[in-house]
Amino acid sequence: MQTGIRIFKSLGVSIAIVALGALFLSQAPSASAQVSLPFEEHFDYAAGDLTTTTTGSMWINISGTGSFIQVLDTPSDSGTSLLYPAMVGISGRRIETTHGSGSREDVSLAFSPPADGSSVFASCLMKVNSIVGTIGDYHFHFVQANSASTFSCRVFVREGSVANTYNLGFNYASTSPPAVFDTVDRPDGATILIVMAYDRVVGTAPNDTIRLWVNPALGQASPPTPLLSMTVGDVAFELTPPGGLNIRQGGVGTADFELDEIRIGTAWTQVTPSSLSVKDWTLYR
Ligand SMILES: [Ca+2]
Ligand SMILES: [Ca+2]
Repeated sequence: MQTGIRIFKSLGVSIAIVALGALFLSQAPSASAQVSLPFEEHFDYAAGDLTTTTTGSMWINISGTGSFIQVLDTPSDSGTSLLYPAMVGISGRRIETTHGSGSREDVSLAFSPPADGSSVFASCLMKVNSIVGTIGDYHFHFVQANSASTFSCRVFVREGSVANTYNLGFNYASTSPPAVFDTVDRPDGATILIVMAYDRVVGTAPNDTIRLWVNPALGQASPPTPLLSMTVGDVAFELTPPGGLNIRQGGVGTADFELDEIRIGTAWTQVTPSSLSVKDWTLYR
């Protein structure tokens, strides 16, 4: 009998603990918290690990137990940020990735998914510090909402044809079919503006498209002709829907780079704002 009472009491305490735990869990920040669009990321966080030592960062670790992506507060192009002429709102700091052997962190930022039949754009400033490897790897891409593995719209970097340069590539898949590369040798250490788009096309998959621009003039009302574009040729790489932006560190033979001033939106103008007004452009002509 006494044993029975103990069991009953124990059970009651356990239920109370479980209920209390559920209450705390329901109030804890969700790992799948997402930002609404349009979204701007200036990396205005304390220096250190992006996902563990910063306050306010919505980036989460999705892979890797070492070589954590760092927020830098050392001097750069503009204060502690990267710089692109006429870009508005440059502030805060920037982040740095490193390549090499061993487990390396990849991070993700979840956003509210766009509707089918619409596009999602992402832009960022990128400075490749060094790269060794002609095969290349991808470091910046969209991911399907609530997925840890369905990637598409991948921006690749590989070694250029001459020393201290690199080429940019683009693909929906990782390796098959292989990425398509632009053959322009871009100098290491120079900041560029990348803009990419994932276009959700209503209808039978695979029919979505992906587009990539490099150093577009800011302040344009609509997207110019992309540098690289393609139809997503495999249903496995269609994002239904896209719901996150990932930054990925590679192994030996891939790029070391810095990123800054990331923008995500559903319109070209949201990710390519200019400090020059139409009047300013008129004056330049
Ligand atoms: Ca910044
Ligand atoms: Ca589709």
